[in-house]
Amino acid sequence: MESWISMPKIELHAHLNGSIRDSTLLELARDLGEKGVIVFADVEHVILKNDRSLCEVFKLFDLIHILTTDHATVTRITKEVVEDFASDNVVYLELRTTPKKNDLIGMSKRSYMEAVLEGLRAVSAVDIDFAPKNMDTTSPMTAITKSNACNGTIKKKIYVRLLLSIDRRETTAAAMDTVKLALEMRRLGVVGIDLSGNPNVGEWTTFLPALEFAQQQGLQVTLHCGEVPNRKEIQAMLDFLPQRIGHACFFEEEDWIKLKSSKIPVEICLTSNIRTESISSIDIHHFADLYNTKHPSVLCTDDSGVFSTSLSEEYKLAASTFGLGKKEMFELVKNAIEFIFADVEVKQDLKEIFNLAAKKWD
Ligand code: 6MZ
Repeated sequence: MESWISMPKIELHAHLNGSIRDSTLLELARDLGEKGVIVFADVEHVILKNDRSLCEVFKLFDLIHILTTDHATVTRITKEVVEDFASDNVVYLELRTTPKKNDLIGMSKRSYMEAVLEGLRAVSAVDIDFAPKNMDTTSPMTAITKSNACNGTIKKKIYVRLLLSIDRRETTAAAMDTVKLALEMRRLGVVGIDLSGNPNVGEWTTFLPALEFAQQQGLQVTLHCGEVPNRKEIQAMLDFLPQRIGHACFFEEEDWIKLKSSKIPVEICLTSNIRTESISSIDIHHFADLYNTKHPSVLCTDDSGVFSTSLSEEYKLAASTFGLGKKEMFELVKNAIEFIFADVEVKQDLKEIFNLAAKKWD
């Protein structure tokens, strides 16, 4: 395990509220229990349970959102999640989250995202770069790259960029609000849009206008695609030509043909797919075929908290299941630099980081 931890890694599919430490969730649940908002004993076992169907996962997210959705908690979990990825040697993290509006506590989608940015600024265990360099550093809303020197020692550094998620429960207008917010926040490190949420809910056509607008405006788009069988939607999503897709579990022959000819990179979430029984057994996971046919793909955690995993665990699992060595895994993650959503400067920095590390992995 140690060697997988020490390998520099790129995480492109991580949901903020799915990546929270169990200890934090339990603490938040205990607090709300004491305030009488929830019954702690009822939720404790839900948090600690490990095997969940896809449906149960979305029920758990509704519970997690009750526990986390105030500004201070959003800030706290953002800081912790970034620090956890950094301590797993993730050098580039694309963190996605659904901006939430909650009139009862005076939360707008924008103030939710400001709380996320506050969490990024609060990261102290590592150096963090979370916004493009050529921007106004005088504004209080502006993100910064924190100094790399700390008492003469060089701290670890993590690049973090944000994707704003559209939840499949949302309306066309709400999805459009999220895209507009993403556009306003481009200088603050928002690089793209994700479509996620319960795949059994909502219609693809509801989100299409917002997703088209996002692409027209130069935002990059990634879609949860094929998490359940839905031939029409899978085909329509591939025709849309997103910059990446996640999952691709229920693809049929014609979907694979379209995917492969379009070369759309795939975010692979092994543990998530197995836990939710989207894939019946790891040894028949489509990662093997994508890898063997050199289709661009990368390993990701999806929800490291909900599925009790880490990116190192995912690399370890793939290596042992598919008989891949360290060198192959290093190449796999390094190749993902090509399809991150950040700009060319970040790609260049990452290439240098991986070139420096390469000797260890030959
Ligand atoms: C689809 C998922 C997901 O946005 O509140 N989410 N959507 N499939 C999955 N596979 C298991 N895992 C997470 O993070 C939680 C939200 O991310 C989406 C769901 O909409 C969930 O409510 P945020 O930070």
